[in-house]
Amino acid sequence: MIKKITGVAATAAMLIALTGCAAGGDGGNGTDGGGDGDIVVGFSQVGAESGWRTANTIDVKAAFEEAGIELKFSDAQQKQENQIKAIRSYIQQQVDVIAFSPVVESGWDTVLKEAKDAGIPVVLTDRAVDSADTSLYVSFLGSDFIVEGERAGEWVKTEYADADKVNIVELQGTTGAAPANDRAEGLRNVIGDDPKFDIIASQTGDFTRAGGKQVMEAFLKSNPDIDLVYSHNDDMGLGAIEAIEAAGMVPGVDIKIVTVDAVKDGMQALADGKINFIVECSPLLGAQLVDVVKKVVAGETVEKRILTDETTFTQEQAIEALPDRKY
Ligand code: GYE
Repeated sequence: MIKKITGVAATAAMLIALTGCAAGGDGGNGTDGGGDGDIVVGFSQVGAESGWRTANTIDVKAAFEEAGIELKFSDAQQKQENQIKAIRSYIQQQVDVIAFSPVVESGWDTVLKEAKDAGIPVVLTDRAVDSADTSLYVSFLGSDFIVEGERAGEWVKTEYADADKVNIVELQGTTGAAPANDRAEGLRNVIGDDPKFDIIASQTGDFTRAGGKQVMEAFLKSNPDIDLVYSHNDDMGLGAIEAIEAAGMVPGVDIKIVTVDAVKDGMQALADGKINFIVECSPLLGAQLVDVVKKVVAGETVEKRILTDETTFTQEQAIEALPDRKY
């Protein structure tokens, strides 16, 4: 801690110390106290929109409890304004680190600047922000959603290698969310140039099962000839299954489905043949987040981008993986 200087100079010096730390430099210890027991972290979660999110919340809470670090938790119910309020309240409470999963990519600069000015480092978990000034956060921990979309695209390409025409409908995640933007882009990166693939409809189902069902019902009414559903998560895919069955068709056979996440319910549907392929997106980010928080508080260098390890699942692989699946 910097001593013997006061007022504005002290604040400025502290900021420099923390910014150094934020940029991954040698930083210095930016907080008082030492043991893990003294650390307080404020976490603003997106909501409880999906099985993925529930698993993520459980994992993050458990990891902090195990580490003996106090976690202040708030659920933003998929609303950016709630997240901004939560972050401002964490700044007021002078927590040591703020972690959050930004519901959408844009519009964070002001509040992130407020955190920076208060000398509180911010860690992004799961979803990214599009801020040009990357010094506004110390690290971003989570998946590469473009790669996930590309993995879905590779499966589509192989599955329909011999087809002449493939009509695809897309269930998009929450509008403006990084995983929605990137999973849309990833699929198109792989199949975009091939005219036999036609994305005939694309709409948001907000990452929820109810949303997926409702949008799929509408798709089925206006498109008699759907070959494939590309769903940005399992939950919307599970909603689509209900809509397809209600329309008297067989999901996985009459209309194929590829999704992202690989939560238990999705994996069960894949094992049952109702979903045809799942790209994994791991919600188990708790341990890595604890690690980043400890390092940041200790003034150690942290990687600006920490990627999650992920795979893909076919039906046989889902059957094999299901008994040990934790979420
Ligand atoms: O895929 C979806 C959830 O941000 C990766 O959010 C996460 C996504 C996940 O609602 O199920």
